[in-house]
Amino acid sequence: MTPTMKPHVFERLSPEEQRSRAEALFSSMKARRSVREFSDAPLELEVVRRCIDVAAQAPSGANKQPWTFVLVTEPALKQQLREAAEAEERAFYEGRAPESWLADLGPLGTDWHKPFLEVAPALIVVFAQNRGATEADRHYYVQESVGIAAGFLIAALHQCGFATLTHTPSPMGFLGELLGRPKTERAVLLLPVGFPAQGCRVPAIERKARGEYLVER
Ligand code: IYR
Repeated sequence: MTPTMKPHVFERLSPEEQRSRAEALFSSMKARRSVREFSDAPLELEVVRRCIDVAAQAPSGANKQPWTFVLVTEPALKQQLREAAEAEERAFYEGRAPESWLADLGPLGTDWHKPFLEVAPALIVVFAQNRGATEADRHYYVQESVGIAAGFLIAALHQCGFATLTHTPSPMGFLGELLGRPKTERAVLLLPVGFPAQGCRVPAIERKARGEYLVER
């Protein structure tokens, strides 16, 4: 098939502007932290929806856009999600988790209690579509594509002034069930969205230095 092409609109920045944007983005993204103590203050839902629109602009394998975002604000549903997540997490922390894993989580101070699932005004559950609506509609690089979209989403929410947590209850099967998603989708991430509680504290952890993650050749 001959692809239909169109001119690309690209804004060329001066090197000075590039430097200044890189520095501004670095300090902004460095300041982002996963928050586990949320306030119940309401938020502007339309801004959250727009951030989800940003995520949906991510590149994806064969442009299949293999993601679904479920935005949950209904208190009764948040309560159900909290109860189901806490049941799984309790089984994890009190049994399933190997000692080495619990040791790695020590500095984060996490446990099976997940009050933020009810307190945060909004939850976004990111689903990966393993295939399209029919068996013939294949999806490609699904994990990679949805990972990229999730990155866009977290960055967009932060840039728009929201606190988020990348929560990964495990296993996540209950999310598809409670949210009525088809069997072709699997949940990959649950993001509480809102504002930090008064006096919210976060673990005193640091990011690696450039020399530990950048290789130039
Ligand atoms: N899913 C659990 C455990 C957990 C695992 C990792 I890896 C983390 O970085 C943080 C938590 C929980 O959400 O508590």
